[in-house]
Amino acid sequence: MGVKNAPGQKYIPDFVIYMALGKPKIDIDNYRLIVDGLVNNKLEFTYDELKELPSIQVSSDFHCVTGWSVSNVIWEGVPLKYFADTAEVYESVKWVYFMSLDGYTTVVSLEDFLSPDSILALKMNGSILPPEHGYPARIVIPHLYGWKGAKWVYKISFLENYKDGYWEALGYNERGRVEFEERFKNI
Ligand SMILES: Nc1nc2c(c(=O)[nH]1)N[C@H]1C(S)=C(S)[C@@H](COP(=O)(O)O)O[C@H]1N2
Ligand SMILES: [Mo]
Repeated sequence: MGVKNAPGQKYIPDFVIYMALGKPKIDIDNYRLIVDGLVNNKLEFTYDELKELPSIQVSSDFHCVTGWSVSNVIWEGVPLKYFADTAEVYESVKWVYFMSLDGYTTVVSLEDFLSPDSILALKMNGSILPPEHGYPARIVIPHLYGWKGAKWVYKISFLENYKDGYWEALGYNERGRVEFEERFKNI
């Protein structure tokens, strides 16, 4: 799943940890994942509730847009389609915007969000997500560059109109698909 031997990427043994805005303090008892925007049902989950939702395992290569990749990472969590289906997104929705506890934001197309291997990951390589990799929950969409995978995510908003996240506002691509090398915006 995801993309093997991605164009313009070099494989390295382990992740480079990125926290553009520092590492947030996590208060797990007060943590909530909120699903809102253009939906019939707004949703809210505690961490314990997230752990009870349907879960799948996805094994995929991880690609950072700066040029490094890590092969065969095993993620486990809730298919993102579950949230779209349960919230009942409006017909008009085209984009999905993520907000994280560190203030980071990013955006993906609804099409990429609904891909069968797009998940809200709660586990990585068989263990609870390590704090630096986004505990309690991070987005994993294997066919997109790593910056689209918000760590420490707390809000998923369904939108009709495109809106820049943190890196997109600095010139990074709206879609971010690895196989098409969608690294930067075409201006
Ligand atoms: N909340 C948050 N999520 C984030 C980032 C960040 O700085 N803050 N960096 C992104 C980038 S650019 C990449 S490549 C991956 C890196 O994942 P890792 O830190 O688990 O290696 O996280 C992404 N998600
Ligand atoms: Mo990245």
